[in-house]
Amino acid sequence: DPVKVMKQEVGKAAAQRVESGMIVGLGTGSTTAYAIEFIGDRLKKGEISNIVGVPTSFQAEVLAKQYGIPLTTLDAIDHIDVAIDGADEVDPQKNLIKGGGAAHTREKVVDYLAKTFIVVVDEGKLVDKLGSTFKVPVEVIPMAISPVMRALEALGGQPELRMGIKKAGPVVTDQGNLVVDVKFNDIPNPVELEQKINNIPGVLENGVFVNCVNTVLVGEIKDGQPSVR
Ligand code: DER
Repeated sequence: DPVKVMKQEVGKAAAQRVESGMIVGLGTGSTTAYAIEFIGDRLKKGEISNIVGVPTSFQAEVLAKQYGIPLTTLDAIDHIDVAIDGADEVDPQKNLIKGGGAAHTREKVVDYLAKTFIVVVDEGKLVDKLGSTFKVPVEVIPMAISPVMRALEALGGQPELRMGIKKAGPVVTDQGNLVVDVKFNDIPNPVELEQKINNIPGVLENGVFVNCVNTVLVGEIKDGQPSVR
């Protein structure tokens, strides 16, 4: 599966950038999962040591434990050296849409805190304009879901409640909230949209990430061979 190979390669490339003694933000999603695996490998081989991870979801926590990465919390540290995380869309200005895994609230805390934020994607995530392939995820407290959806429509969005796949009813986040996915036909100003959405009473966080990415590692298949740029 070429997409799996691209994700593995870019996860490995990100893991190579972790140095001994670092505090590492551990992102969420299937691409970052490979980075977490390969960080664990490097620890086991003794290539790096003295690493602690800050998970962005229960998924990241489970994977870190599985691959032997010690974990810490934001109460126990005063900085994050590098965060590695995936994305659903990356535009030419390195703005992102995240939240495909409904983890964008804790991801944004960790990713924005990190001195260096590395995004790991396969080439299918690159877009010319944000919103062209993915809806904007918005975490909403359950009691406010109806007025928030009306406010999102007033912003020009088409909101829909995210339903579970292996869970009956709506998806529930790690914070116990609901997720609304919002289609925007055009996002001329991502900075403004992020602020407007988060200013709606009842919204906890949205998946527009701006002015925070240092490096985008892109996994691709060139001449039949996986490569990372
Ligand atoms: O939920 C998230 O923000 C994830 O990082 C997601 O956007 C990317 O997940 P993927 O690597 O499985 O596509």
